[in-house]
Amino acid sequence: MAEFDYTPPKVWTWNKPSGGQFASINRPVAGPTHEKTLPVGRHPLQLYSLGTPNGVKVTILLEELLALGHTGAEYDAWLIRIAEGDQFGSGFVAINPNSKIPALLDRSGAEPIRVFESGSILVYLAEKFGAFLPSATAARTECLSWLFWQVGSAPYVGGGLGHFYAYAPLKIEYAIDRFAMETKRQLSVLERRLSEHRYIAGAEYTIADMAIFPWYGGLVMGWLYGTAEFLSVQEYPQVRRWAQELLERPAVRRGRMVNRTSGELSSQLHERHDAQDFETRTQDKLTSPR
Ligand SMILES: N[C@@H](CCC(=O)N[C@@H](CS)C(=O)NCC(=O)O)C(=O)O
Repeated sequence: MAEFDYTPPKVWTWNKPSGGQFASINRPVAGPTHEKTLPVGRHPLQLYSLGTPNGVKVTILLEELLALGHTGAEYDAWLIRIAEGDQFGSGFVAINPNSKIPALLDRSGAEPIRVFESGSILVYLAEKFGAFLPSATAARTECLSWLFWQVGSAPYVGGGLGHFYAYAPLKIEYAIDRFAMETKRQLSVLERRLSEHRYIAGAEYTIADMAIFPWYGGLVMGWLYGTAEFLSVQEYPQVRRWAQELLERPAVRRGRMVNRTSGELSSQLHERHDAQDFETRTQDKLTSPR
């Protein structure tokens, strides 16, 4: 038990690697570590991202907007490999000073507009195209409340449960218990909500569903951290019913493929520059990278 006998020093210093899966990218200071210009494609929207749950929220919305006929939502999706430190390149930090995917550059106006934080990107795009965010005050507020709930809650799942259950260099019962309990409580919040409403914000499919699906849909579908059995996800049948319904949407399926670097090769579209890419440029079809 000696490893738990830790007394914090008076002043924390960064004097040893933290260990674990993200040790090579974790650091206590912000800002770029190297000069690197970001690539720019031909579309109005440039997305710099990775197919993690936070990245997928945005690609689902972009694919849904395109499916609705909003051609102004055409986008180039560039891959940011966070395990290799791409988020600390100078070009990326200029778009997101917080060095995390996803980050968006809208080049459709006179001056480019940068947007960072997945929740902010969802609201920006929903407002820009007038879709998936209700306009009536009560419905809009309900949608935004759930969107902010997601952004505030998911770090307990990813940074808490996922980190300590799957990635930390040692299994700490206290930490895993704490975050498993909170994750199950959050799933229970959604279960209660979805037992009364078809979608998260009510009768309408909105950006709240798109934000919540990759995280909590991912948990009940068994996609995240290998925790499905551990969390007894069968206890949340309404969350599963809702996730299944979203998964039947072609735009959701396409959105999940963009910037994805794991799983079946046919499900990985590392970069997306054209609607055709889903048919022709998945990893199983590429002989050489773009
Ligand atoms: N609050 C942010 C969280 C984004 C986030 O945590 N992104 C992760 C990947 S899912 C990341 O870029 N991590 C890289 C790092 O921490 O250096 C959002 O919702 O956009």
